[in-house]
Amino acid sequence: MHQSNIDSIALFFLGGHMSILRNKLFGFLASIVIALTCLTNIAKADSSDPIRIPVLNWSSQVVMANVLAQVFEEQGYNVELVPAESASRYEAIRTGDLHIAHETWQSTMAKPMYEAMDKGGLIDAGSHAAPTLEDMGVPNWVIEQNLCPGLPSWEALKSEECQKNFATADSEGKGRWLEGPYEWHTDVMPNRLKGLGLDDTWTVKFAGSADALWAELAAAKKEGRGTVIFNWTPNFTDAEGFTFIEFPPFFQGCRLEDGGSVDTTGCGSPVGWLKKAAHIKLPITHTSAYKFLTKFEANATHIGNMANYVDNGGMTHADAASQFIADFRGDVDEWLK
Ligand code: TMO
Repeated sequence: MHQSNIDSIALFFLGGHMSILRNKLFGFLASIVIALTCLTNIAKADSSDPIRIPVLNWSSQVVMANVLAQVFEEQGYNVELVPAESASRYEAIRTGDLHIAHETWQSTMAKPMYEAMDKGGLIDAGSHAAPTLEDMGVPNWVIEQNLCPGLPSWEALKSEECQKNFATADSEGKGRWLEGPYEWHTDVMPNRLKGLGLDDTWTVKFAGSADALWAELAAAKKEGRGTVIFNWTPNFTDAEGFTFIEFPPFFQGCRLEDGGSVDTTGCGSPVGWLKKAAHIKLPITHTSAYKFLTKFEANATHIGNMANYVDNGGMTHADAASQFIADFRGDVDEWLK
């Protein structure tokens, strides 16, 4: 009994000694594993789940989606470009089906963004540097040729001479506004005409695509006829010269969907912000990508170029994105810091 007790004590001490050695070995191996994990984390991103970026139907948005995709891939992330629709993408971001809305234009998208934010799950990831405007307007040569005396004031649209110069085969003798695709901001422009008391003499047609707007600009120029189209700035059209019509000033609540009435829906669009929004978990799941998104502050030159590579240069969106990153590498590196 006595002897076996001594043996147990000896074994106990020996065992203790061995377990200290074992712990040291495990500790050493563990620190190697931790060091390696840290090293790879610098290059490789936190989650390997793809970042889902919506792709819409105007050039700068699609090019910017590709710019983000290429930068996120540089950071080590997986990315999916997902065809989406402008207003409904905010609900998809809120629920995490999509992750970012990198071009949120105040005039057309503030409402669906704030509604998603209110329900929870979508966060504001800051503003781009460029101020924006989305409104009806004319190419500068329409003003130079005096096709609607008094432009850019909206009151010029009251004259019969002007209406006649902007009539088209499908406008039943009325002047025609060519709006963008209906999904961009639905009935804002028809309500604008009503609010201005111009709905008897002007009519709104919706273009099927952004390309149809540019085709209309080219055709009207060739035919030397007046044209009023929906357009926005920054855009590639800034370079050639485009003038937005000056409407009664925007104020919060003037539009029908914001509680306005026919007395106020004549209001113009706001000179607004261009925001970025993200799914609420993105800063946790894809930290470096989220950080880049917040620091990415595109100015008018950046956005004008993104559109121009495609709409004037005929590049694919992916090539345009690579070109953008090459042309503005210094800025991209700043946003990556
Ligand atoms: C949403 N857009 C910039 C085309 O007006």
